[in-house]
Amino acid sequence: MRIGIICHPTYGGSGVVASELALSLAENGHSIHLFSHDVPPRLLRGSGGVELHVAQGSPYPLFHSTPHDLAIMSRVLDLHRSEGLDVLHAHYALPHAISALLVREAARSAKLDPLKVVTTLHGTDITLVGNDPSYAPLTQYAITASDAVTVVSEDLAARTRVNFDGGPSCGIHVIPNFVDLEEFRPVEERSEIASAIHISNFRRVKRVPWLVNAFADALAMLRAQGKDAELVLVGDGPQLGETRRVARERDVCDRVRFLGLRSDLAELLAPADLFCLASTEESFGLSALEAMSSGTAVLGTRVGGVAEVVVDGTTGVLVDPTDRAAFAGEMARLLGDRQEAAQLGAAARERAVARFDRRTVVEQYVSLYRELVGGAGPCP
Ligand code: GMT
Repeated sequence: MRIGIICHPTYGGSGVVASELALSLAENGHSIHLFSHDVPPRLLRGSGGVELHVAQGSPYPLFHSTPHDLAIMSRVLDLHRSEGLDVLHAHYALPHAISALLVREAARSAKLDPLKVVTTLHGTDITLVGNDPSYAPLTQYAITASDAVTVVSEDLAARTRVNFDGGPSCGIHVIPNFVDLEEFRPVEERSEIASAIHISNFRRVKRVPWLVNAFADALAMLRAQGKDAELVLVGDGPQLGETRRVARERDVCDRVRFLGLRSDLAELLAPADLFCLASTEESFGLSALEAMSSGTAVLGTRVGGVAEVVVDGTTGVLVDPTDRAAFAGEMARLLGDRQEAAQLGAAARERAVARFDRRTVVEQYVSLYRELVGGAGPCP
């Protein structure tokens, strides 16, 4: 099949899923075009068989900012005219689903071959951003006009129905996120001292300062038992400064390592004892899955779709997001008992293999594309 994929070129999960999907589909022999306004981080090391189209548009004095989404739409339309696409897959409702629908409409009016639009919702696109009154009507349109809508968890499907009038009349396809089990795999050697790791874009929803506070509490408990631990923070974003401030205030700078943006995530995740996720909402938690695949146990908050990924008590521990004392207590317990953390990590790897293997999940997208292209698609 000839498939176009549009995504944000960010370190956030939607760009990662779109890039990994594109790489897998290309590897399986499909013709894949990925459109974005910059090179997505997961394609920086090579784009395999994926044809990458970076469209940034041109600045013009009338524009407040350069409308790269218009440039992307023009590029997709141009490619559809010259080579033809069967499916256009938008990751994140805004603006990509709207862009894809406009391209479908433009193709119709130019009497080009029809192309089907698949929209994958990732979370904040229907909760924080898409649900904002300034965008909600257009998000509603993106959801109802797409030929198919997929979401990354059952929880997100339910939220989509609640926030957007029951969701698309033709239903929502739940296709979970996936992981490359070869790339993210366990290693024999753990880090020298007990180690917790967190990876994110340091947006407010991730609560990294809260996590550092919990770690400081946990470290005090561990030190009282003559033990030691470190917290490794990977990524960058709006709350990095605030996170550093909390580390200074709590006097744990010598035990919190800030690594910034990194591409060697697999190498960082596998030696850690614990992956920590302190989010206030999370539709799935892709980084937690990558940790699980690496054989690292997860300590997370019980929000959104996280419980569909992490099995509480078996592959990690989930606590109430308002209970920092419980989070710190579990952190101290698991970093203090590395054997227990390793057992949870082994079960986590088993779950990643059984439920979230890249090859199996990518096949679910391929089946959906085939249904739509074959005319048996449910929408609209
Ligand atoms: O929260 C992020 O890191 C970014 C955001 C995105 O859309 O790029 O992530 C969302 O999509 C990921 C991939 O499907 C999910 O794993 C994340 O749980 C989800 N984030 C939230 O719901 C807050």
